[in-house]
Amino acid sequence: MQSTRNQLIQLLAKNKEDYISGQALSEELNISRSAIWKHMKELEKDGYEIEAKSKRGYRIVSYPEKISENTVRWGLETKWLGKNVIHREVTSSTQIIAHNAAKEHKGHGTIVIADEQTSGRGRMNRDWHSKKGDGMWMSMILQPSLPPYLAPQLTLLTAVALAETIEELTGLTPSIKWPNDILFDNEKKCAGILTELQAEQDQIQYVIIGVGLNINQESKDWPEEVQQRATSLQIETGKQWSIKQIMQHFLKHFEILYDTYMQQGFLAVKTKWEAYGFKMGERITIRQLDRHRQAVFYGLADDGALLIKNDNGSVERLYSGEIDW
Ligand code: BT5
Repeated sequence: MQSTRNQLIQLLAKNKEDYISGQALSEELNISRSAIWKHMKELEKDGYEIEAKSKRGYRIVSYPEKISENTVRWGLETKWLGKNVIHREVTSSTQIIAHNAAKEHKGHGTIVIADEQTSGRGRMNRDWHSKKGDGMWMSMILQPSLPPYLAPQLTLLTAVALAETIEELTGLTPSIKWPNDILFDNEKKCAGILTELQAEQDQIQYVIIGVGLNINQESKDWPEEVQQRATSLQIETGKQWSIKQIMQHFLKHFEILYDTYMQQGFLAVKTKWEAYGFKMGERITIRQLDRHRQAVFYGLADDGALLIKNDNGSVERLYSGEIDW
């Protein structure tokens, strides 16, 4: 059941430029006109700008930039992703909220977003800096009918959706560093992906894909060791961005790509990924546990593994490890 407020926003949204009368709203929502008026005041407190004209009714003039369940859903052009939004102003990690939500059967396409994470996490329990209002901190709950061994393909798919979003909005083309980093030309990282899985032997129960995208940070916002390696959309473009707008674009790109992937398989993702691939065709250093090796980065295998060509000419598939800068 949708809350009255959400229904009210949707009715106003549907009418876009037109006014909708208090009478029509009260009939549609089955509440009194004074209750409608109270809801409007609440919306204004949330940052919606609402115009009320006697004899004509109400219309929304502008929407708040801050993220919330309502503002993210308003104007979101997806079919199934992000229709259920869990928003926290502050949380330890959206991954934790998402895992709990998935256990409580919050289904496929639910997203968890936060303004701030106090213990944002990267892979292998590394920290992810996620201060208030500075970036997109989001976890998506998905229930693909896939065997667990294919889950890493979802990380690659997410990276493509992020790269496409950044390119569409900023006009800058980022690179994807295998498997999960989004970099700019200066080789600094502006986004990372954390894919966590709950699975039985041959079937994924659910997967939580965590996405962290730096948006409005300045370099001084990070500790020194992160400053060396991190960047944000603001640093790269010289302007502030709407986190809400970026979330909505990302969700749309992700949904389109995910649906294509589920229908057509990994090939569509692979081709796009390779167009953004960092150091494709170049010599790279790969770190696996404490072993470093050099080889030429050849591309992705049909299953998403990293294809490298060793100095002796042999081609090898790697499923884990990291490319050094
Ligand atoms: C990642 O890990 O890149 C995955 C990051 C996923 C973050 C999202 S935010 C929403 C969701 N909720 C969570 O708690 N997590 C997910 P990894 O490849 O391990 O990179 C981590 C490393 O990146 C750290 O060790 C730092 O060196 C560096 N780092 C930390 N914060 C950063 C930031 N904001 N920007 C760029 N680099 C950062």
